[in-house]
Amino acid sequence: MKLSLRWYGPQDSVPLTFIRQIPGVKGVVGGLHDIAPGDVWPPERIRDLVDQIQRHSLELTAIESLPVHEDIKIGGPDRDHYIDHYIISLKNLAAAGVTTICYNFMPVFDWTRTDLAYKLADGATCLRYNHADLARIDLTQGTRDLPGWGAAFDGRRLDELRQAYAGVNEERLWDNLAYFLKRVIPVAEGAGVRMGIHPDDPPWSIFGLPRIIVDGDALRRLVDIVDSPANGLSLCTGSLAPRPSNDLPALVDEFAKQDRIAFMHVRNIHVDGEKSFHETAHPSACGDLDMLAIIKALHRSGFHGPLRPDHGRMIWNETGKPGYGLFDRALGAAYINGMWEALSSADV
Ligand code: DNO
Repeated sequence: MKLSLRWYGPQDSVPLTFIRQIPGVKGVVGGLHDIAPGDVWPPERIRDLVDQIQRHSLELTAIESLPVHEDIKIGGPDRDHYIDHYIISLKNLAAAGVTTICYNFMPVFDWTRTDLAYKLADGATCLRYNHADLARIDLTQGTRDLPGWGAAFDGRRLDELRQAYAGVNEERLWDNLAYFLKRVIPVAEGAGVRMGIHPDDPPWSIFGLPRIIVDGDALRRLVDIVDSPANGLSLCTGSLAPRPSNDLPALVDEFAKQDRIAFMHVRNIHVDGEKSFHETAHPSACGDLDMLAIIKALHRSGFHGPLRPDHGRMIWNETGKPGYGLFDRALGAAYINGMWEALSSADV
């Protein structure tokens, strides 16, 4: 297991010098966030990212994300052009030694929350999603008020995109995903890269757009589209858990045994109503998930991929990118590291 922390680049409020000081953290999950989805990632920019990270004695363990252009998800006339670009970027990443690439197939909206500073009883703040509050978001303003994603759209572009999805129901979206995977996975396999799809967060349709990577059946369907270890998952516990029927320890066990987990996101949440949840500190006692059972399933399978603590709360007066401060993620890393060490000891 390669314990890693996400890093958004030199602009990140958490510098690499701090990440290096978290015990057990060996790697960084990074990306080139200024490059528009669909544009090619140039070799020299990738090299520069790798070098910056290596200068701090850390390893770039995964790319999160290499974004999929909307035309590919829509199945539009330019999709082959954008898939060609995707493949060039993938090869450029492989040439720089990258072996794990995370992506998602969520139409228009990436991960979505309705409150970025929800107050918990202990005074910490966290991210919350409440489906009833979604209707209050004014989409004519674009995605400006939504959390920091790879792509930002103004109101007009958002409107165009939502119209372009008019004919795309869940089955069409699956077809378009299959089309993409059948072209990309053989290249990834040949280049020694594992692709890991990130589940939809939240795992249900929002703003009238389909979402398909929402439960165990979807993950099974996904890995069957192309039967290759390169066609894997970025299994995010906190993204799947808002559906109480998703049994996370069982899902992690199932896909770890098949060696289909390319990358792990470990995070705890508490479901606080119908289609409503908030994020919590990582330990099992703080939320709904049995984190030890999840880590045990990974450990048992001999999981050797990158794993990162996911969103943290804001504590100790820290300010920064919602979900991506230092303190609570470092506590999450220490907790995960402790469980892993205990499981690795012969006495357990
Ligand atoms: C949120 C992240 C997501 C994730 C993408 C993967 O914090 O987990 O933004 O990076 O959905 O493509």
